[in-house]
Amino acid sequence: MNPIHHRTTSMATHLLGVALCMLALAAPHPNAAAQAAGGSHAGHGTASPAAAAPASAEWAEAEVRRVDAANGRVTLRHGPIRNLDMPPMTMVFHVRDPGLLAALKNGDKIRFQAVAEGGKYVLTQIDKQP
Ligand SMILES: [Cu+2]
Repeated sequence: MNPIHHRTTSMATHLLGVALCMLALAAPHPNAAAQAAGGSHAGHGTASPAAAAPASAEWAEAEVRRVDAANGRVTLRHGPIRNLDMPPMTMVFHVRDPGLLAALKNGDKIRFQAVAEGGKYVLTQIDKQP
């Protein structure tokens, strides 16, 4: 990150951009943003778990049909899951963190994110709806 290499743009603008990036995650300078990724900006947005959740996971909706906390599984009647290319259906999901199931009971409406992993579908995020 030597500003001298960026003199062709504008050193003042560059330095300002870096400062804004550091302070406010505004990241107006693409290079600065790229360099910062995984560094001090890790807290921006949802931190991805170490176990390779694709960044393309999207929120989908479901109703809880059966909670099997002992085995870390839950049956959901879910709506379309775009990142898995899956139509609405009722099926069993595994959960990465069984603690996610603690607050769930049959009939709950949730939003969730799921990924395909080792031939199973794994819930990575659960957000209970009111
Ligand atoms: Cu399904």
